[in-house]
Amino acid sequence: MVTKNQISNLRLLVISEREPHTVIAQFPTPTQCQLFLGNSNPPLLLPIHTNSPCGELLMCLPSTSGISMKSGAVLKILLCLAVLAAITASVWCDAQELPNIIIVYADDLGYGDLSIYNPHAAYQTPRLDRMAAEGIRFLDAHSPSTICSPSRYGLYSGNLLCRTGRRSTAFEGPGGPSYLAPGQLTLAEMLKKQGYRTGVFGKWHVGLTWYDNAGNRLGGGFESSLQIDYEKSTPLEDGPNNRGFDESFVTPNCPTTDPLYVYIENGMVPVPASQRHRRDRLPNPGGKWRWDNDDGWMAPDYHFVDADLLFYEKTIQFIKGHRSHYPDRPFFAVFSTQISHAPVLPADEFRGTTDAGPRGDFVRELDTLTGWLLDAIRELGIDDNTLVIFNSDNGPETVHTDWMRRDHKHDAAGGFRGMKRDGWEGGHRVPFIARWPKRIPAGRASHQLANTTDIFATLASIVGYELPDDVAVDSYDLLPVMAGIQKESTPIRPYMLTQSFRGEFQLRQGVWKYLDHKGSGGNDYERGVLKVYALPEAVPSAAGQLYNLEDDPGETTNLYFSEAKRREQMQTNLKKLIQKDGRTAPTGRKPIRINNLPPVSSR
Ligand SMILES: [Ca+2]
Repeated sequence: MVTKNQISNLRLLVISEREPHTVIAQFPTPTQCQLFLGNSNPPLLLPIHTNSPCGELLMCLPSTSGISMKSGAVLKILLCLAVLAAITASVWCDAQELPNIIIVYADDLGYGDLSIYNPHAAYQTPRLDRMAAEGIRFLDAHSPSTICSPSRYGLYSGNLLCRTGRRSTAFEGPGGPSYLAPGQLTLAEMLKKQGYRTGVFGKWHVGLTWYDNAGNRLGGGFESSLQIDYEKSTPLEDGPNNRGFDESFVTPNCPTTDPLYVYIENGMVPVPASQRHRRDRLPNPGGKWRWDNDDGWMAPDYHFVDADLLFYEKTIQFIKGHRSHYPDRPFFAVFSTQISHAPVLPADEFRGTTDAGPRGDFVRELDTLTGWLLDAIRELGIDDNTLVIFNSDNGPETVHTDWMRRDHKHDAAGGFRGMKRDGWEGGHRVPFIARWPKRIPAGRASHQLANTTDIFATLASIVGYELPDDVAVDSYDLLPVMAGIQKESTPIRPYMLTQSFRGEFQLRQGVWKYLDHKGSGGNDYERGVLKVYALPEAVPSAAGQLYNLEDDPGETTNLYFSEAKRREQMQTNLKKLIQKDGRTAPTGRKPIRINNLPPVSSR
C-alpha cells in the first residue's frame, strides 16, 4: 500500500510502443495530482474529486492540457496515473479517518486489580472503570505469557514466544538480544506503513544488545552492567527505533527492579550507568513493599519513585508534539507503565489516596494517569477518533497477591487460581479494555476469548493492512467484536495458546483448558508465602491437567483421565500448533478497514 509520505514524489516508468517514458507525479494536496511528463511538456495539474468520505473518485483530464489524447503512450500514462491517484486519494482519505491509537500497557496487574473487574476490590479505579463503561471490556482476555519479556514480544509481534525458538526469560541487566528479530514486521512498523507516527514510552523489556569495549556482546547480570561500552553499543541496534518506533524513551528492563538503571532515548543513552545503586538507599515509605529492587548501577539522574510520572510526561509530549507538527497524520503511542510491578513505589502525590496500602495507591496512580491521558485527548479535540486500549502483561506478583489478600482482603488474581509465572488462570487472565467513541459502542462486556497477541491483527484490520501469513501468526482480528458487528455467541477464536514462566503450554478450546504440564508451570508452591495456596494434586499420576472452566473456574478438578478422549484431542492439536512453522491464527486474513464499519452514531 502506498502511504502519504511515499507518494509525495512518485516516479513512474511507462512503457510505450516507441520508447519508455518517465513520469513524475506529485501530490501537493489530497485533491491535486501534478504530472511532470518530461522536459518537452509543461506540468499538468489534475484535480482529484472525491465524494466525501472516501466514496467515488473521479480524475478529470482537462481538454486544454496540450497533450494529444490520440497518443497511445500518453493514454497509457494517464491510465496508470488515474489508478495511482485513486490509490492515493483513498490513502489520503483513510489517513484522515484512521484513528489515533494509544496502548496503556500495565505490568503485573491482575484480573482482580480494577474495580470494574472486581466488585470486591479494596479500592476503586474510577477512571479505568469509566473508560470500560465508555467502550468494551473483555472478560476472558489473556496475556501470551505469564512473565514480562515474552508477553511484550507477543504485543509487538503478534506471536507467542515459542515462535522464536528461544527460551522463556525475563531480561535483566544488559540481557538480550531482542526477541524481535531483525527484519521482523512489528506492530509499530506495520502502523508506520499505513502512515502513522509511532512512539513508545516507559518499560521496553524485549531484550537489547550491549557490547563491552572489546566488542563482545554482554549477557545479563549485575556485573556486566558496568562493562557496557556505550560508544560501541549505541545507537542500540535492536532498540525501539530499529523496531518500528519513530520516537522512544524507555528503560531496558523493569524500570525499578533490574540492575541496569538508565534511560534510552531514541536508541541512545544520554547518561550512562556510573553510580552504584544500593537497595537500602531506595526511599521506603511502604516498608515491605520495597521488595524486589535489585542492587546495581544507575545513571545519576535516574528516578525510582517518579518513574511512571516521567513516562506519562514523555507520552503526552509525544502526543501534543505530534498534533502540533503532523495534525493530518494519525499517531500510535504506547504508554508502557511499570505499575504494578515490584517494588511498589507510588509517587508522593498518590500516597494515601486509597485505603489499600502502597499497592492500592500504586494502582490508583495508574488509574489517574490513564484518566489524564483521556482528558488530554479530549482537550486536543481527538477524543472521538482515538482508540485507547488498556491491557496488562501478566498476572499479579506472588508476594503482592499474598499481602493484598492478607492485609486488605483484596484478590489481585480476581478469584482465579495462580498468579504471575503460573499456567493457571491467575497467571495470564488480565484486564483488556478498548475505548473508541466513534466506532466502539459503549457499555459492553465480552466473553470472547482474546489475547494480547490479537492487538496486532485487530489494528491491521482497522488500518487496512493485509497481514502476510508469516506475520503475527498467533493474532486474531477482534475488530468485529469491538465494533459490535459479530454476535457474542459466534467465537472469534476456536482455541488459544499461552505459555507460562517455564515456557510450558496451556491450550484453551471453548470452556476446556489443557495444561501440558504438572503443577503451576511457574512458581514453587512448596515454599514461602505460596505454601498456603498449594492445593493437593488430585491426580498425581497425570502428566498434565484438564479443566472445564465453566464448571470449575478455580482449576481444582483435574479431568485428565476422566475426559481422556478430549484430552488426547487437545494434545494432538497442541502438537500441531507448536510445531516448527506452526501457528494458531488462520491464514489469508483480510482487513475489515474502518470505512466498512458503521459509525456508532449511525446505529
Ligand atoms: Ca510483567
